[in-house]
Amino acid sequence: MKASADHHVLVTGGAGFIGSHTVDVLMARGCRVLVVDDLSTGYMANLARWRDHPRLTVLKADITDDLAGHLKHATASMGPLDRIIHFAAQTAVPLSVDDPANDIRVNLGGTAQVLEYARRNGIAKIVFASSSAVYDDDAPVPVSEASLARPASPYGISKLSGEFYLDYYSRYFGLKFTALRFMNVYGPRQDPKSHYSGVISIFMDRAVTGAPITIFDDGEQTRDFVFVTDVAQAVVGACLDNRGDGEIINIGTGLEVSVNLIARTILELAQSNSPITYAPARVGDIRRSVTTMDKATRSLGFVPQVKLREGLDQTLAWVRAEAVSVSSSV
Ligand code: UD2
Repeated sequence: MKASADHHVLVTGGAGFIGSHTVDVLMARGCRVLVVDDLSTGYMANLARWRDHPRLTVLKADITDDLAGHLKHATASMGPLDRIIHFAAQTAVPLSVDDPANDIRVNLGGTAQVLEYARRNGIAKIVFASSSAVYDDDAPVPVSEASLARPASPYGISKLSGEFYLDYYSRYFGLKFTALRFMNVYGPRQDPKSHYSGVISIFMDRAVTGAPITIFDDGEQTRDFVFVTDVAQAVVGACLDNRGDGEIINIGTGLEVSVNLIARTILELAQSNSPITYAPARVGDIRRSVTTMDKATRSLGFVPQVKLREGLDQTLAWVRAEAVSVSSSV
């Protein structure tokens, strides 16, 4: 087996929220890393700690637009790639509902380009960022990988289709893969200003600024919140350590937490007086979501390290620092 330092890993979407934390782990393990990101929702600031590092190359490019051409150029100087982690995607479920064709173009079209590149260039393994959006509200709770995948959104359909493509490339061309279905990932670098951001980032932004927090529905709906650095470890384990080959695995914590509890805890940690208001349920929102952990534990040796309170503390510290840096730059 190669040492980590011998690997050259392509991370599509590597300037994004989960992508940039994954780059942190790969760099810490001594890999050479090539990031391809169109910076539509990612930020160069997410990779600032590696600026000018000789093992990191960042290419601003759209994966749906001649990916092979862009990579040919980059690998001519940096050497061939041997692994791929594929995050680049249109990540907002509501946008996929408004414009399914664009979701197909970016998420499925982009995945097709990445897989063709992998096949033609002898890539040893690809890790695909899938989503718990492949399950709908009828799935049993807790949801396991054996539960019926029947997406309730175009986003879920394109992620599930990506998994089928991986299976096809694996069976017919021998490409090794792992698909990870993320539950609700949270942590530093999740854009707090975006409408499409995760509930934790949105609530923290409001708590810090004193703005009202809106809870949709009665707030007793639940999610499985997993901290981003734990997710990055799972991704890199699958990529470099040959874990979970040929498998589709849910990545969460196995703990079911209500939105009301999240709101209360954030207000307490931030010592905030933001008022809470309730609004009608969002269309398409699922009521309960939490995963079983058996497969992630067995196949990846995955044990989440960051407890919810600790993760919320770290996220809050980041949201506060961002608020300061934004206000001092205007
Ligand atoms: C998450 C992912 C999505 C997909 C899905 C899989 C994010 C941002 N989205 O969607 O990509 O993988 O899981 O099922 O991670 N809420 C409020 N107030 C707010 C915002 C949200 O009450 O201001 C509620 C919302 O109604 C929902 C819960 O918080 O019940 C979580 O919402 P979310 O947008 O963070 O994530 P989710 O589960 O819809």
